[in-house]
Amino acid sequence: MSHNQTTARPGLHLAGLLLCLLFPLSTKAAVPETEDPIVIVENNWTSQKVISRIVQRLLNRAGYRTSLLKIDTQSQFEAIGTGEAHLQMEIWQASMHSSFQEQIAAGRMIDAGSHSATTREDWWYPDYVEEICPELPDYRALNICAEKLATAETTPNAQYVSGPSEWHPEDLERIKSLGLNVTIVNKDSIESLFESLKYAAARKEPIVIFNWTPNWTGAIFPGKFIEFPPRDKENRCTLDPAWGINPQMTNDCGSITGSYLKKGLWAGFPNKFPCANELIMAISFSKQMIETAAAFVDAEDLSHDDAAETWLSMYKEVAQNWMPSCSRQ
Ligand code: TMO
Repeated sequence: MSHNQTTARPGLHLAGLLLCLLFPLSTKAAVPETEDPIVIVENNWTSQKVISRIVQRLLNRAGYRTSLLKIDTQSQFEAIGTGEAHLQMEIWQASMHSSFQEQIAAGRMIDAGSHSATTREDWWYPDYVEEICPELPDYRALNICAEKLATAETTPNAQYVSGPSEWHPEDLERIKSLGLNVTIVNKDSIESLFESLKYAAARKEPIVIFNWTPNWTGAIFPGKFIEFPPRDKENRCTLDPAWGINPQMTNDCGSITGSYLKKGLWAGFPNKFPCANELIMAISFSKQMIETAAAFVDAEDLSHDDAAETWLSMYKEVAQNWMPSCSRQ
């Protein structure tokens, strides 16, 4: 008999209370354990927005109140560390590892495990660009083909179209340390970033843009990442100027490959929301599951909320299997 039923029937109240006193460890807290909402951080790219909404619905199903908090990738970890926000579903190793690790080291966040998808975030082009610049995907092709990759705005440099500058601030230093004749054109939204790709691809014009995997392009635009000098496992490329092909500067390498995609929680989460904690720990998105979530919006023009609903009906069983027994009382 559940705790809720006992309190609803005064005749059994005392018996229930007595049981709780006699067997305090065997009593289960009702879900939700608190009426306080679980605050999920919302960033500025599609899969993160859709996955946050999918998980929001699963938490609601389990009985929790939830809200989304829009915040950028650099300040979000401080906010989670202080408990202002509680949950980030997509921690990308290449762009967020060090700010995440700071909070872990301070005991303010916990690592809630990796998704089965591995990731890569770096400079990328659709395959037809190799017809214009056959030296690709080697990064030295950027200088060899600078004129062909230039636009009126960037000439004589090649154009590199990137997203909001908070995503990959080290790109500026990479350009200097590798001596690239490249000018970055930052787009402030994911919509305008991929507008540039769709526009160029429709005209078979050369384009090099920031992209990542898993992403909606995986299914629709065959393309490749530019191969920069590989990054070392210890990340000395970013920490130690002496490392790498430019002995005077850091960031003379590409982004990490085969990198993790993690879930992260406020350190107080397991105590305050124990059943939600079990749910978050159980969740694992595959590459295909993430590409599908992003494609509903970026290729099929659904809203983020509709994409979450559609995804949940498509992956009904997967999602049901994530629900822990504590959520099925
Ligand atoms: C973090 N991001 C997926 C935009 O590269």
